Order: sequence, then C-alpha cells, then structure tokens
Amino acid sequence: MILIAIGANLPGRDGSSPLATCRAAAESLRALPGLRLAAVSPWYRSAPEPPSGQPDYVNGVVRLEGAADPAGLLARLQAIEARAERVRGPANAARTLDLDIIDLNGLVRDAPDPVLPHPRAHLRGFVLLPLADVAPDWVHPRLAAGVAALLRTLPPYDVVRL
Ligand code: PH2
Ligand code: MG
Ligand code: MG
Repeated sequence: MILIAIGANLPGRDGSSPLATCRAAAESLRALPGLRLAAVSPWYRSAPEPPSGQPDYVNGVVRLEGAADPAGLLARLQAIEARAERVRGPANAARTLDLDIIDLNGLVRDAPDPVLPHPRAHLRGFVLLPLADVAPDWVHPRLAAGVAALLRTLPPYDVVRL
C-alpha cells in the first residue's frame, strides 16, 4: 500500500478553503495513472505542529494500491501541489497544499528524496490518526510498530475530526 498525507492551512488564490483543496487533492490522487485509490480518510483539524501562530491545518490520508517509483510519484505529487498554487517557502511554512509520501509499499531508504518511510510521520498525530482510518493494520516499516501503538506513544495532541 501507498500512504499519502494531505495537509493545507492557507486558502487557495480563488478563496477555496483548505478543506476544499484537500478534497480536490484526493480526487487528483484518484486520477493518478497506474494506481488505484483504495481509501480516503475523514478530514481532521489541528493547530500547526510545532506551534507557530499559523492558521490551523486540515489533514487527511489516502491509501493507494499499486506499484510506483518513488521519484516519479514525488514528481506527480509536486505537480498537484503546484496546481494548488503551493509556493515553496521555508520548512513548515504555511501552505495551500502539502502532499507527503508516508509509506510506499514498505520501502525503507535514507536517500535520495523522498526519504521512506516519511521520517517524522510516527511523531505526528495529524498523520497517524487519519492513517489509522485507512490502514488500521499498518506497521511502520522501520520501527516495526503498529499505528495504534505509535499513537499511544504520542504526547497529548488536539486533532479534531471535521
Ligand atoms: N505540516 C507541517 C508542519 N506542521 N502541523 C499540522 N497540524 N498539520 C500539518 O500538516 C503540518 C503541521 C509540515 O509539513
Ligand atoms: Mg509535510
Ligand atoms: Mg511536504
């Protein structure tokens, strides 16, 4: 399975809400050639992590099935981000759309980009909570820990289902 995290915390240039952008991104992922969209999580709202004074994020996770080459998939995700008018700023800057590969069929690698699995996914409630909705049996390929166990290791987090 391929797990993609979707996040947004700025409106699009046409004024569309972060939630609308996230939903449109899930539809763009459905249209990726050679892959099948198997599940879309509910959407969740949370404060930026780490706290930064930016607007709240909307987050979700989709599960795709099929084979993909990491660099090729990353390029396709970046093209979808670009269509959502994502302007690349400093790390953790507010954004109209963020698409991160969390897991690509269990691949583990430190370089080149994308690093797999996503190096911070296991620390983030806003990733793990929707991930558990679409892949409750997922086991972190590096840590050999299940998503429910990983969620229990997190400090209290405030992620609200929309
Ligand atoms: N993404 C980040 C940094 N912080 N915080 C929340 N709540 N949701 C995100 O998607 C998020 C974040 C960098 O990609
Ligand atoms: Mg991200
Ligand atoms: Mg990203």
